[in-house]
Amino acid sequence: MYFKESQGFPKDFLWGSASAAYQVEGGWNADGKGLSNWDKFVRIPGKTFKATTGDKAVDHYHRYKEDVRLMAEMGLKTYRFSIAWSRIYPNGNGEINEAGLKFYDDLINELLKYGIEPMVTVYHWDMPQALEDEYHGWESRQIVDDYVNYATTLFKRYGDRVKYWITMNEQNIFTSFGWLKGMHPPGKENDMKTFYQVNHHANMAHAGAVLALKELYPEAKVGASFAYSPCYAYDRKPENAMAKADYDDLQNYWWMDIYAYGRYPRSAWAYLESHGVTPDVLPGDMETLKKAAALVDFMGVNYYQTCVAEYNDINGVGMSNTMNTTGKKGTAQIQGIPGLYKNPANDYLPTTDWDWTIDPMGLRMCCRDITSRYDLPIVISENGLGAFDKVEGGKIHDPYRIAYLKAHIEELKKACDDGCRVLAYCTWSYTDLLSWLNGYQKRYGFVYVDREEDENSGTLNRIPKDSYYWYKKVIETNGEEL
Ligand code: BGP
Repeated sequence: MYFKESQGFPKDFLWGSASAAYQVEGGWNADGKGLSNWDKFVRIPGKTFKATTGDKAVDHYHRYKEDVRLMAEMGLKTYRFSIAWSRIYPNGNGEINEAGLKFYDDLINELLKYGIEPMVTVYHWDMPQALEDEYHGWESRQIVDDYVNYATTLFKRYGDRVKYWITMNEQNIFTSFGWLKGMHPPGKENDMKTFYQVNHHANMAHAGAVLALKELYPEAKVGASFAYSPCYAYDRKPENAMAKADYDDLQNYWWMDIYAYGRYPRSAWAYLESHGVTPDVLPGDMETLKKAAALVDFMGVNYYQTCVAEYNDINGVGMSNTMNTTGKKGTAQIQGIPGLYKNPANDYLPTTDWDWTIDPMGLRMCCRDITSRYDLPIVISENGLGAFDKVEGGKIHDPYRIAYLKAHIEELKKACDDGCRVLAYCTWSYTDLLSWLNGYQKRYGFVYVDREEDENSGTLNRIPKDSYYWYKKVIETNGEEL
């Protein structure tokens, strides 16, 4: 749509930035914390870039006050962070660790002291290893109760101060990388049946948490964060348009329809049935999912890139378990589902050094699609550029990051003009942090952290980058000065 004059961002728009516990905290065994699946996984040779771990990460666990002070100086309105389940319940269930609860109390209070709205992710991929050992984590229905119990502990402890809650981060990514590609814990490959079962358990866990929260705090705002990659048909050939429809049903609506409607898309379900991979659904599950969906307040969107769908012959490419984790451009591979679609490169779009497409308009399309299909408010819970940064004379000049964010915010503004109800925009990330599979050299932050791959490198000192000062202006002018 075309508007003569932009209405701009809403007055109370939440300009934010994000992180996740495992990627920033460090303190991997501090103050009674239990072992998480990631603490274990990163120790398997060959799993992460140069064997990097989050043992120390960027030491946010000990430096959170300095980090929050920098946020306050920037004028940040909201900070999205996740809670490490294994700090709260070192064994996943049972005994509670007061020191862990206290750490997040302190962090939340520190944020509120400066008027920064905490936005809490309950689960950002680090599950207590004890649950993996006890019953294979997400593969067992038992996790639903343990997750809801953990989430409820958080709601009870922090619900008086935390208004925005995100139940799950990128369920589509942690399950596909964990059970189809073998690149996240538990490192399984091509296990379609378990993949869908695990997802059903995660859906039930999400739903249970939504219901528990609304029971305790009806005014709270809750949703899940979905990694949404909108998709273009390769060209006007009908079979490529069908490939896009298949991609959307299996890769996007499969999750978003659950969060928003509490149902699985019919055509995706039919495909699963014909392949014998439908999950076991217990009596009452679909009713619970529907009840929770009716209470969800927003769709959380992590937006990085778009993709292309082209028809994929039955003998065509499958899932790949290699990706560009080195930052050497051009090393990513085409993947797909034989008989349905494959995802070739889009030569209309530039890419990052890690071969992710850069497509600001895709962000506006995400918002439009969610608005048309679900009519829900939207929280952009992640968006950002992973890049190599250089320190020059004590400063970090990152015009490429500013250009990336500026272009995306411009498109987001258009989405608001289009009528989409966007509540928040969180960049990924606030400080530099550990990129799960790509080490510390793939930097996303407004605040540079002096460390490299080697655990003993660097002072961990913080230096605001040029983008930090730029975003400060964006916030001050509510997105008018970009
Ligand atoms: C999302 C995750 C984040 C973050 C980001 C960047 O998928 O929610 O935790 O890591 O992507 O990805 P990467 O670190 O792989 O570059």
